Amino acid sequence: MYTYYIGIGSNLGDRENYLSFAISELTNTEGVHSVVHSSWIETPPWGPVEQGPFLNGIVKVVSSIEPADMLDTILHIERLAGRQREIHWGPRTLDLDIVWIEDTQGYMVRVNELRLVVPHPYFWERLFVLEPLQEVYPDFLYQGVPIRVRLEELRSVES
Ligand code: PH2
Ligand code: MG
Ligand code: MG
Repeated sequence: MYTYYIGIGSNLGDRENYLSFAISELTNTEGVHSVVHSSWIETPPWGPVEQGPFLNGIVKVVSSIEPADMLDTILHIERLAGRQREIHWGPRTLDLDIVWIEDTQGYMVRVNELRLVVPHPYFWERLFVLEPLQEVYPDFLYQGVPIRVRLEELRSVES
């Protein structure tokens, strides 16, 4: 069994509806035991592409699905939501990214494959990931640093 923390985002069309759609698809996936999500937060676009604001959150999924199969599952849900892969980091109806995985003992699971790298390479830099992650996982620690401390650091450089 694994616990997945999946970043979710949308900045095209009916954003809230795409996020709800993803939650119901994940909930109805075989091998998924529970789905809990953070609140949705509106965030300014991060990165080099000029685009509209995102609605972001984190989805916590407890599942027996192996990481490579979970990737296929979320890519399938993105396609069902009409996701087109055009501009890298560009606007999208639905984006699901596996950010962090733990095993049943609470140990972090690393994945280093061509298709999938976990922990997500940029997660510790991104407020739009860490703010909702703190909501569903307030005791989260990365390399000995509590998420609360990291959020304070990131907020102080942003402002
Ligand atoms: N996703 C990106 C690029 N930039 N900015 C925000 N605020 N939220 C996102 O989810 C996001 C982004 C690429 O996946
Ligand atoms: Mg993304
Ligand atoms: Mg993605």
